[in-house]
Amino acid sequence: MQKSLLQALSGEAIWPPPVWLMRQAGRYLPEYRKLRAQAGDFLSLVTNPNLAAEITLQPIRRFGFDAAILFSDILLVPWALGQGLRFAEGEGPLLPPLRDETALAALNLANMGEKILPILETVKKVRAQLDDHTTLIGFAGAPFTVACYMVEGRGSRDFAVTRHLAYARPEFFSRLMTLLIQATIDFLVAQISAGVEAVMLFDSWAGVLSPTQFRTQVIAPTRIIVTELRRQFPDVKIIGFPRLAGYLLGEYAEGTAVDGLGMDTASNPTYLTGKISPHVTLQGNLDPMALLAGGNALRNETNAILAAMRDRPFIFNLGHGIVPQTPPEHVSQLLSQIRVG
Ligand code: 1CP
Repeated sequence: MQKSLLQALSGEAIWPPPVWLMRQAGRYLPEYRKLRAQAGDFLSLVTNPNLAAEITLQPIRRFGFDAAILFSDILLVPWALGQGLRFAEGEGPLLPPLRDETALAALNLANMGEKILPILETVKKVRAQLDDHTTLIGFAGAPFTVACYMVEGRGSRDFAVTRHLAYARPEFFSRLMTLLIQATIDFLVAQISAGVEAVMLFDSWAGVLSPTQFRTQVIAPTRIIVTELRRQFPDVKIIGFPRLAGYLLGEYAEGTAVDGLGMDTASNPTYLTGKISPHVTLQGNLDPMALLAGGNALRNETNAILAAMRDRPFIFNLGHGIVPQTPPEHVSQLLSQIRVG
C-alpha cells in the first residue's frame, strides 16, 4: 500500500489530503503527561527508546494521523556535540551560551554518532510497530535556528545576540554554521538509515533575518543539506519550514529544492498556491489558536485552507506547534472535517 504522505510529497494531489500536526505528541495528551512524569525530565524521555517510541505512537493510535514524527528535539544536536543542555521546568531549553573560540572548539562532531544511538533505536522501534499507511518523519533543526539557541543559550523573541554575531564576526559564525551543516547531515543520514521515510528541517527563527542574511544563513545551508541527502538517498522526501519567511518563501523553495514547504500561521495559502511551483507540496497552516478554540472558528479556518489547497499537492498541518491546553477532542473534530474531503 502506498503511503499518502509520501505520495503527496512526490507531487500528487491527494484528496482528502494527508494530515499530521506539529507537536502532535506532547503535553495536550494525558497519556503523554503520564509517561513524562515517569521519566522525570524531557531529556531522559527522549533518550529512552522504549518511552520515546511509545510517545511517538500515542497520537497515531488515538487519532490515526497519516504521519508519525519522531519524538525528539532540535536541541539534541547541540547536546550530541557536547554543549550542555537542560530543560528547565516551565522555562524551556537552557544551554551555556556559545560566543567564543573556546566554546566552539569544545564541540565535538566525532562523538555525536555515539550519543545519538538511543534516538536511532527509537526510529527502529517505531518503524517496527507502525502500520503500512503511516509515514515516519524524522527531523532536525536547520542550522540557523539551532545556532540561535546555541549562541543565545535559551529561547528569545528576536535572537538579537545571534543576529549581531553573524554580522559582527562573520568568520566565527560561519565556522559554527559549517559545523552545524555537517552535524545536521550526519544526524539526518543516520535517521534515514535507521528507517525514517521523510525528513523535516525546522527553521523556526528564519523570519528574524534580513533578506541578505536569510540567503546566507537559511537558503544556502539548507541547499547544501538537501543536495547531500539526495546524493545519498535519491528518493528521500524533504520538507523545509522557514517559519515567518513571508515574501522569501518562494525564493526559499526554489533555492533549496525541498519537496515540501511548510507554511506558518501567517502564510497566505491562496497567494502561495499561485506563487509556488505545483511540484512543491505545500504543508500547513491552521492557526494553533483556532485548534485550541474549536467549534466554528476551527471549522471556518480549516475550510478556508482546504478551499485554497484543493487540487494541488498538499499536506494539512498547523502553522506552528500544538499548544498544551488544546482539548484532544478538537483534534478529532479537525480530522473528521478534513477526511470528509
Ligand atoms: O514535556 C515538555 O515539557 C517538553 C516540551 C517539548 C516537547 C514536547 C520540547 C522542549 N520539545 C518537544 C518535542 C519536539 N520539539 C518535537 C517532537 C515531535 C512532535 O512534533 O510531536 C519537535 C519536532 C520539536 C521541535 C522543536 N524544538 C522546535 C522547532 C519547532 C517549533 O516549535 O518551532 C524548536 C524551536 C524546539 C526547541 C524547544 N524544545 C522544547 C521547547 C519548549 C522548545 C522551544 C523553546 C523556545 O521557547 O524557544
